[in-house]
Amino acid sequence: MGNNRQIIQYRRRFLQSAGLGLLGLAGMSGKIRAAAMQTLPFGNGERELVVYPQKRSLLRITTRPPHLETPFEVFDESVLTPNDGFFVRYHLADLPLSIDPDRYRLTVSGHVDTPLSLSLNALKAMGRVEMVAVNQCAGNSRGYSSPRVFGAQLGNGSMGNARWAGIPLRSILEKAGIRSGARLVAMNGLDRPVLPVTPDYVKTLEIEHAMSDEPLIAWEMNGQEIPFLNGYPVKLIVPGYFGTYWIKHLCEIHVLDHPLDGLDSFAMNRAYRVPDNECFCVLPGTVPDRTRPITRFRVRSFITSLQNGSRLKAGQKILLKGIAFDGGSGIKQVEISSDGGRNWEMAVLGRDFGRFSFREWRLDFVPENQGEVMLMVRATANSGETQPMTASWNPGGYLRNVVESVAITVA
Ligand SMILES: Nc1nc2c(c(=O)[nH]1)N[C@H]1C(S)=C(S)[C@@H](COP(=O)(O)O)O[C@H]1N2
Ligand SMILES: [Mo]
Repeated sequence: MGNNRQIIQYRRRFLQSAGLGLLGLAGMSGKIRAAAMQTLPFGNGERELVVYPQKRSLLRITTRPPHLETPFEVFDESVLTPNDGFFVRYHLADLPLSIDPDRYRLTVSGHVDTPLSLSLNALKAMGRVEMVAVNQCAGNSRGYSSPRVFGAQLGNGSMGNARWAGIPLRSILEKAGIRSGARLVAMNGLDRPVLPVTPDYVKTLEIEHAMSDEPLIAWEMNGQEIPFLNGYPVKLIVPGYFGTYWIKHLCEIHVLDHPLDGLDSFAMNRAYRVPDNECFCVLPGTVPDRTRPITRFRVRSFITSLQNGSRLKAGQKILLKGIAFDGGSGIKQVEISSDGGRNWEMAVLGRDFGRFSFREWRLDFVPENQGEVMLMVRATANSGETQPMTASWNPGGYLRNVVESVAITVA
């Protein structure tokens, strides 16, 4: 895939840009001019707000490679997460800083009849479908694992919901012609391994999944081109599946008749694995005997209109708001409890943007008794899946979906 990449040395550019603030970020298309590092204090000081091209202030998790979380208030703004507020996650420090849309090619190779090399215009000429879908990092909420686990200590902001436009992955695979015996479809992006320390980032989908209606090759996010850091010019959307599969700067699709092996298999065979049992969990602190790749989201819900420490007046009605989502059956109901889970009140669901989207919910709520109150939110999906009252544990800190609570004070 060497010829369709235009990389400017990251380190030099990055150092040069330090101190430039936001200068030169306007009018950017397909280009990172500067990774501006305007830092601001945040909360208890453990996380800083940083500004990157095309992004509002986001929470810095790591700088090389960039890993930025969405401040949770953003989810209260709208059911579609604004592009400039959408989280960013990279594994490889050698990421492209500039991509020429005229030179970009998406190649399809391997176990196919006709290998392809498609320009951006050729892709766009193949059609256009839209889908609203949540992207959630597998490590979202990992920081709440107890006992603590290795890896980035993420809060709840490594997720976002957007309207994606592009073509089904299937259309491209059909165009190339899948040969019989094909088992997996491997996806790679323009970012490169930093060898020998960091292997390339390659993910595979089972052929049946790749040929289903679900995965999309998208070039548009909320009606605009995809922000550079979210995968410009083309990103793989895998609705209901964790972000680890949503390859950014997608440039290579390789059809395999055998499992992925060697160094390239790191992100499938070594990382992003969960215990291979029904709860995807083990006793805290222990190691699973067998693991398998993480796949779909579990059902989750959040209160977005209040934070820990919010103060309310007893007897005064407020509108409680939040979001819920699952791995693709859609949300059936959302309930709220203010008495530790003994009684639950049914929230009203908002507009339905499709079964892979955040579903808004609201509830008129009157706090009655003064003091500290725990508000809990619990969603149930159309599949019947609901959220447990106690968290299970796995060594990756993946798949958190316990009932979340917000501690408020009623005065
Ligand atoms: N090319 C490329 N694609 C990638 C990754 C990466 O490191 N490189 N990280 C994945 C992971 S783990 C996540 S959570 C999502 C994050 O998508 P976003 O940065 O657009 O929010 O991108 C995925 N796609
Ligand atoms: Mo991720």
